[in-house]
Amino acid sequence: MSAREIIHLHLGQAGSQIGGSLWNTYCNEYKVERSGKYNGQNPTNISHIFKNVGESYYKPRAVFFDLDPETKQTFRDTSLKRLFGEDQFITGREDASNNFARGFYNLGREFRDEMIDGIRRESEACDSLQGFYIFRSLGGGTGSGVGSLLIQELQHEFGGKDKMDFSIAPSSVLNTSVTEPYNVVHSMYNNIEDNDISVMMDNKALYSVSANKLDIEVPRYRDLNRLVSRVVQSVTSTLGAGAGANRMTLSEFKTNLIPFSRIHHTIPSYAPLSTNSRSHYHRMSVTEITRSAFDEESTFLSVGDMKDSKFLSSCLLYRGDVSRREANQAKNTILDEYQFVDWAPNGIKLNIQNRGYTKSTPSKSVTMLGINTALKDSLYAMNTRFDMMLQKRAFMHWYLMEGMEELEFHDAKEELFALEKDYNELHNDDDSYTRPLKSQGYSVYEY
Ligand SMILES: Nc1nc2c(ncn2[C@@H]2O[C@H](COP(=O)(O)OP(=O)(O)OP(=O)(O)O)[C@@H](O)[C@H]2O)c(=O)[nH]1
Ligand SMILES: [Mg+2]
Repeated sequence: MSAREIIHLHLGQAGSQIGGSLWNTYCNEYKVERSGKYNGQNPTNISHIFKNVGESYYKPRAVFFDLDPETKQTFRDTSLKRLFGEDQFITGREDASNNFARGFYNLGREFRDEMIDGIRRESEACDSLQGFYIFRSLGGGTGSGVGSLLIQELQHEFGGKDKMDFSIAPSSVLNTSVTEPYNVVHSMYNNIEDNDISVMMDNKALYSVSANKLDIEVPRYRDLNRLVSRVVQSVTSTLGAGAGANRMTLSEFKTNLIPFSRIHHTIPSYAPLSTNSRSHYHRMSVTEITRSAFDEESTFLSVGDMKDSKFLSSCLLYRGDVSRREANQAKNTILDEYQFVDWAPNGIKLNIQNRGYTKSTPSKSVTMLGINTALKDSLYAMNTRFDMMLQKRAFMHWYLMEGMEELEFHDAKEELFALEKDYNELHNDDDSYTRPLKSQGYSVYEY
């Protein structure tokens, strides 16, 4: 059975810290010690994400990139320090100072060959590479700038391999710089053609899930990153040989989720999330946990109540004690309670993995990935913030100094306004969208 490997690319601070959380989660699930020693019975089940480096020792199929040289040090101080090889960290001399242009043009171009060499080394250790995961924030300079450059370069150098981009969009919670509205728009603009599937989250939503559902008083990045890891872990479990007959490919995710290549921004959620005991989870029906996953409070992107908008597509990834009959029942409930576009009225793909859950996870869970027209309001808020800064040309000189041209700001704005229009027209099922003025009831700062 072919391995169909996935190489994980972790960029910038957010991408690297999510990497720390994720590889810890993987080590637990796949029985790999922090030294790299595999304690399981069937190494084919881990070969999609771990590479054998001799006898029963394994290393992650991953590369970390950061312009900031400190990243490597962060890992040296954790329990993961022996899991990765030195050559899996590629770092620069100084960070991108929250500036997309520094990451995309100036420093990023210097970094390009080294990055591609690092990825090539990983790809040579694969038998049948199926694609890449990318992890990053869209607000930081490395995540947005180097990330977008890398996605373009992957398209040139590894064309035909699928890319799934797990990204943290800016929000009003934990934002670290005033330039985030520029960075996210430039980044999305530069990847609109090259990205296959983007899984979008934001810290406001992750924070409120941690605070409200998990009762964490003051959630930290570590808590938010654990939530991100759960979603990634569910997707990964469908891609490995351990998934047996229910094994999926990244291509299948693409086929089931992405109706038009531009409309590739999926909203993730997970259930059950609560501090209740395992026995409580056990009593919850599959329909109950599925309903809970569609709840506003379970989504990892702040989009409001999805009962007010329409789904274009969705994947439900079940793990644990779930039968096909129960999953179908839950699917029918969701089809009844939520709106789907007329031309894809049954747009839910199911996947069930009965194996592989561990003692620390609930006896059954579901991860949802969906394309929903609720994204129109997030795009509106994001575009408005970008436009307000652009009208003043605020902070623009920092970008021009790094090799960007003013015209690119206007091109990016036009393209993202067009994307906002696309989502609105899919929602209204006509082509009559005109942008409302700021005063018409949208809160631009609260997204
Ligand atoms: N969820 C999550 N968000 C993070 C984490 N670290 C930073 N962020 C968010 O990411 C954005 C800042 O981006 P960073 O990832 O720090 O920036 P970077 O990619 O390292 O880019 P530069 O430092 O500018 O070179 C802010 O919105 C932060 O709230 C993390 O570990 N988890
Ligand atoms: Mg940084």
